[in-house]
Amino acid sequence: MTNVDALLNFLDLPLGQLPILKVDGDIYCQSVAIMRYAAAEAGLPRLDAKQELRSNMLIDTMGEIFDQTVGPAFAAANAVAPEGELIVFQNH
Ligand SMILES: N[C@@H](CCC(=O)N[C@@H](CS)C(=O)NCC(=O)O)C(=O)O
Repeated sequence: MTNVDALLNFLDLPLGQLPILKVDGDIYCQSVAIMRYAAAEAGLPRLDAKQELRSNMLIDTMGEIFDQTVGPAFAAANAVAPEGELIVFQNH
C-alpha cells in the first residue's frame, strides 16, 4: 500500500477521493456538487438558462481536462515501485 492509499484509507473518504465537505455530521463529496451547495448557501443569484448553459459548458470542459490529467497522475502516484526501484514523476 502506498502512502497516498494509506492516507485516503485513514480519512475514510466516500469515493476514496478529495475534496469532501462535512455538513451537520454528514460527509459529502464531488467538487462540483460541493461548489453548487456552497453557492446556494451563500445566496448567489440564480443564473438564467443561457448563463447556466455557459457555466455548465465550462464545468464539463474543466472536468474533462481534470479527468485526463489529474487521474493519470494519481494512478502513477499510486503505482507501487518494484522492490529497490524509484518511480520518477518529473525530470526537472
Ligand atoms: N470527481 C471528483 C474527482 C476528485 C478527485 O479526483 N480527487 C483527487 C484529488 S484532486 C483524489 O482524491 N485522488 C485520489 C485517488 O484517486 O487516489 C471531484 O470532482 O471531486
